[in-house]
Amino acid sequence: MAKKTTTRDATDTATIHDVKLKRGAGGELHQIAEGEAPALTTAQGGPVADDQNTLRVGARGPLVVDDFHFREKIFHFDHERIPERVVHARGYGAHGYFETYESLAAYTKADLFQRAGEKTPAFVRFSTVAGSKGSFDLARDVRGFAVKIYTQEGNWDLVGNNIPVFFIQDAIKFPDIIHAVKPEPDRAFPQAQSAHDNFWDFISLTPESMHMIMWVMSDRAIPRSFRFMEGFGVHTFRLVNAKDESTFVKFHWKPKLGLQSVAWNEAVKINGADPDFHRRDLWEAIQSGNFPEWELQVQLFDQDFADSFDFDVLDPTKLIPEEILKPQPVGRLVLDRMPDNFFAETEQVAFMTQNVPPGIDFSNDPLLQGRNFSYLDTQLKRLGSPNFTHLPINAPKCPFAHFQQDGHMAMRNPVGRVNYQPNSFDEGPRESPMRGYRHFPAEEQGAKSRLRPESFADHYSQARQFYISQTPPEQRHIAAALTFELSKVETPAIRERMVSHLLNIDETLAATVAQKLGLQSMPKPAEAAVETRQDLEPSPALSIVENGPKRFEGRKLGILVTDGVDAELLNGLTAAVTTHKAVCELVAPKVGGVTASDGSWIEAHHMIDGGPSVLFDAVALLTSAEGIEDLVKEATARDFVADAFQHCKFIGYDASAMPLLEKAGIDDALDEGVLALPGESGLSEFLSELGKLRVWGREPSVKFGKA
Ligand code: HDD
Repeated sequence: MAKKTTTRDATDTATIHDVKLKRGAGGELHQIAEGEAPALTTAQGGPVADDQNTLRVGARGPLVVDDFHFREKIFHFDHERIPERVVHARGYGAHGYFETYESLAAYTKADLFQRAGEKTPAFVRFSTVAGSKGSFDLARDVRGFAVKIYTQEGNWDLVGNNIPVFFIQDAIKFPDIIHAVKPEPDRAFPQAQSAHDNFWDFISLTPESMHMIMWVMSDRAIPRSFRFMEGFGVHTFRLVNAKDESTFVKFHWKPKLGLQSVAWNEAVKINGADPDFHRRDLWEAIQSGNFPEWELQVQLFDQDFADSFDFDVLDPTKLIPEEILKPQPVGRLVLDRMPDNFFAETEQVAFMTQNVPPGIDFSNDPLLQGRNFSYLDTQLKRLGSPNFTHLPINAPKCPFAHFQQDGHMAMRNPVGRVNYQPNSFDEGPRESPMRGYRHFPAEEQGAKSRLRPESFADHYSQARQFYISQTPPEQRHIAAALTFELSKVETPAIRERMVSHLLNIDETLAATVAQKLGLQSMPKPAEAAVETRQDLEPSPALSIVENGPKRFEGRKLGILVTDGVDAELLNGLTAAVTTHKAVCELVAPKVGGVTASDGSWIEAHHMIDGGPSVLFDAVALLTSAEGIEDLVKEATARDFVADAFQHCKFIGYDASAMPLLEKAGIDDALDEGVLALPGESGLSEFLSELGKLRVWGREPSVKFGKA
């Protein structure tokens, strides 16, 4: 008998025969030495002799229906796809754990929050909303931030986004907003874009979306990496303690490495250069042991706070500014393992907002309640069976027992005679009145009707607050994004209607956009349900630039090298990058690498055509007198430098690279972000400058032609 093999799939134990074969270069079959490879089998475990040719009559004759191996293989293949998620189809996940800092027993009886230092396994899936599974990572879009924590009292799914508010206030509008943003139904484009008539038509007719629109037009919607973005539970939830006392809570995930986004022009180019930019980033970080981390912070408040707050805490288009209610850190989430198989885990993971353990409960936010209704249905459709909880990625990791049975692909059925409750055979699981989930007994009353509360009616105050909380470059990006998006809208009335809303948010913003759109005259401000917009204080927590990392840790330096590169300088720079817990990748004119000044061979990660500067957070040009001559002839080398400059990146260069700066047309525009290397104070000075990430002061001259 053959030995049992060590591979993981179902063919593991199917090596039941002695002879193993493999095909040689000429197509002939050889016996595989014992232990060399497992035997290929059918899904039924039968050994396969020939997996290269179908069964046929004669060498050139018809195929025969006896070919059970072919039929099984092709039929299985035909069924490989499951419906993609109706939203958030493109996503990428990773495993990790949640660690509780201190006991939160005063607020919640949720088991995972009881003991300081306790680690609970978790799985996170990040996603874009509008694009299909095969779309590109850097679409301007909201990012999903869905966290499943496998607690000892059942799975807790916090299905959030990287933006703390939402487009709509009532779940009944969800199909409309999603239909509007997805490709238009007659032409099936544009893919993964909100820049089209249907989206802006719906938005301009839906004033409650204005706050969210400010966020989506900001750089929040083009994050540099999943690792550098925040996550938000969005809604107000409840924490409930052992005494059945409830505290309202909003959940926030804060990235340890700070916030960072890319520039729009960069996003467009990244999508071409590396459509998997965000996936690759997460994969590389985790595979290299640089585990991404977020802190869970909570805004806790009671009914008195809710009553005194300017807005309704049940309105998902509003946030509570951090300056008014400081979020408190309660734990951290670390992602430290990629799935073994994308389909089995990331594709089949099923998040549901209604998955909450005892101690976490809902508020009456109508969007949240509508979501609680929707998510189970979508998993039934998508995964095809109520037994999707049998999949390892969805199964609880705590003991569980119930009488649900049968159905497609049931892998677990009740054992024994009894499959009902109550029973007098003393068999099977029983309810736990004390430990089991009890809904918070909130008292409710009112007439049954379809209405929106008046307390949800102010749609512009927080939209303005977001806008005025941004730094000047961030405000410019919002104006540019609105202009770009609306420039793709064919219907002039929609463009005008949007400007009429912008007038209620900020007149200068409206004027900038109107001017770029070529509006002949300014429309009237949109009629607002609430007459007076509140003048709220700016909230610095809303700016990305204000909350950047101030260090280069976790970022990537791209070093363009040529033959003859100064070996000492290059080694010094790569060492300095490592010291700063960042990474660098080398880009060379040819595939393979370059020969350095000391004759050593230096491996490069990219050939220049495949390694444009948009893939890096900053760049360095380390060349040589001989190498630069050929390099300046490469259009891609020129773009490498010109793009880095226009995207306001730091550029380090050694003296030999000056001709390339000239070729890129920036030699007379060198500013504090273009630094000669090694520099007077050495390379660590360059590295600490990189911590600023961008030279935003450069932007008006490169992008807007201002001196
Ligand atoms: Fe949703 C998926 C986040 C409103 C209905 N949603 C989905 C995912 C995220 C969110 C991150 C992807 C989960 C994954 O990775 O598998 N959704 C949100 C947030 C919302 C929101 C933060 C507002 C605050 N969603 C929302 C509403 C509805 C839905 C109002 C319907 C009433 N969402 C769904 C869904 C999806 C989904 C159709 C599609 C795939 C899935 O559930 O698993 O049920």
